[in-house]
Amino acid sequence: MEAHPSRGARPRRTTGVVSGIVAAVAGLACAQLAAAAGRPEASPVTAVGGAVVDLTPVAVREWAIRLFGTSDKLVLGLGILVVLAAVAVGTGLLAVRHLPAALAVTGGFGLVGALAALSRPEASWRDALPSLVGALVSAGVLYLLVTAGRRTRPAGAARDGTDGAGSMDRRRFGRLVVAVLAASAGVGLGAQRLGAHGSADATASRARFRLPRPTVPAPPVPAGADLRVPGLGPFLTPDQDFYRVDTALVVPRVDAETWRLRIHGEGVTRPLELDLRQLLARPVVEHDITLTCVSNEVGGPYAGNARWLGVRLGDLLREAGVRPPSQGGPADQLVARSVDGMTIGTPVEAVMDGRAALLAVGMNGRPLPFAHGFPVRMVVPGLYGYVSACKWLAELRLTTFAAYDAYWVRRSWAQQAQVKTQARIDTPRSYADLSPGPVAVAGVAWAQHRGIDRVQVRVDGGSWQEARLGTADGADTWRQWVWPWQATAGRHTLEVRATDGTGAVQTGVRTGTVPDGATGWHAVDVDVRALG
Ligand SMILES: Nc1nc2c(c(=O)[nH]1)N[C@H]1C(S)=C(S)[C@@H](COP(=O)(O)O)O[C@H]1N2
Ligand SMILES: [Mo]
Repeated sequence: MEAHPSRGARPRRTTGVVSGIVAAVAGLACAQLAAAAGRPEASPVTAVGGAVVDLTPVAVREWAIRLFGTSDKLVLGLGILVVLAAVAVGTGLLAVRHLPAALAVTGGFGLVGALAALSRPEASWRDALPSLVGALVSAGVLYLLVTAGRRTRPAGAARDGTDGAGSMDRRRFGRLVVAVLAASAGVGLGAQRLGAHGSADATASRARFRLPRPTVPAPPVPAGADLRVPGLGPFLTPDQDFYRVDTALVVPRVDAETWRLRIHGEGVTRPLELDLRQLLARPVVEHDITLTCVSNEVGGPYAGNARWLGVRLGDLLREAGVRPPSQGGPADQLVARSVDGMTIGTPVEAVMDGRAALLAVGMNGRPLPFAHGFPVRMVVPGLYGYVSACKWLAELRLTTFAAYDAYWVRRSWAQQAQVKTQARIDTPRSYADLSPGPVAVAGVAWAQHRGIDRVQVRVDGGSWQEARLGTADGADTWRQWVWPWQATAGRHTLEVRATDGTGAVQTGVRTGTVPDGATGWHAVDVDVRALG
């Protein structure tokens, strides 16, 4: 370091920072265009983001989900942008000191992006191209700008004259920056257009898709299932309010017309390969099922209830010659794989024991939304989503739990996980300010496939009081409950617990979500104060 930085240091640094950022913007725009022309998943940002998601230790992931909820993807995206900006500035600063080193670093980042893209599920060598193209463009722009910027401060140039050679060249540098940014904006816009066009087929196929009429329609939801208590959501969760949990940074948009499902593996005597029409030539049933996520904390939001329409998976497996383990079948695990490479392992026994395990195409009377698995997803009553509810389904393979660990199992979650009995207080909310007098305490309770028989509430650790239950809509959905409370002034803790259809009372022992779902009673603290 120089003891007295030369007066040229500041403009040189500015040149570096500006060149680095502009080069990164240009490179990313071209990479996005190349990705849009091929597979959107191959964009360096998405590929690196996906690799980060896959490599993140479970503890950090669970912390991020707790902290950011379903905005975790947004936060990851912003994090990547911040890192990219820092890298761009660093590379630019390096470039004005040692251009070859900076070009090498740029190439290095291109390689990292390319390797990340190649490591993604379903990747081909072509997926390396967006990152490599981006790095090449970025390096070229960096070279152009830094060599142009160099001439703005020739050693010994006049530092006083505003019309000196330095100032002329500075204008040229400025024009170059503006030109590159404008070109990048154009390229970025083109990438966006092309991307929208690429998914247009999928969007059109969803718009054209007419849901089949159920061979066995579900009876209407019982009138008393919805208690209509203010602060309590509807019994059937509207699609747009349905929680979303998946690893997809870009929601896969699958074209229903080209979609295929392959069923094969151990014990399959008649392998099947079906398109959507062939799949739906089978009897179609309708069934209400509550879906919950293993990552849901006690009292958490990752639960939703929908009316699903689809084909019975057990029948389809039987058609393929599969026998459940209890009838001597060799495979005890059904591994579903999605178009984006997610793998989800479900017990074959559960799928074939007569419950409404579905290959669903409809959700609440409409084709599945893209975010929830269009065109076909699995739903199995009684099992957490990560061991049953594969979205954007592409393949079903029969194997054993001994031979294969699915995606989340490799990340310290249990191979098998039945939904645990849970009850949640939805109103009043934690830290609500209430007035003394009648307060409707209400929420939902679930124990899918066992059903809910009873919900009890207690105040400040007192004796358990019976809540009134909404009418049951079968054993596979949640039940709403309400308990009228005469609130008295002061701070109070409300607690809730449920009893499932087998008579088992929900345990009060608090455990975390890993490895097979949280347990414990949901508690809410409220302040009751007389007004005025
Ligand atoms: N392809 C794919 N399917 C998936 C997942 C995923 O990450 N990718 N996540 C699973 C998990 S953990 C849950 S809880 C449910 C959530 O389904 P939803 O997003 O429709 O609510 O989807 C399951 N299916
Ligand atoms: Mo989940």
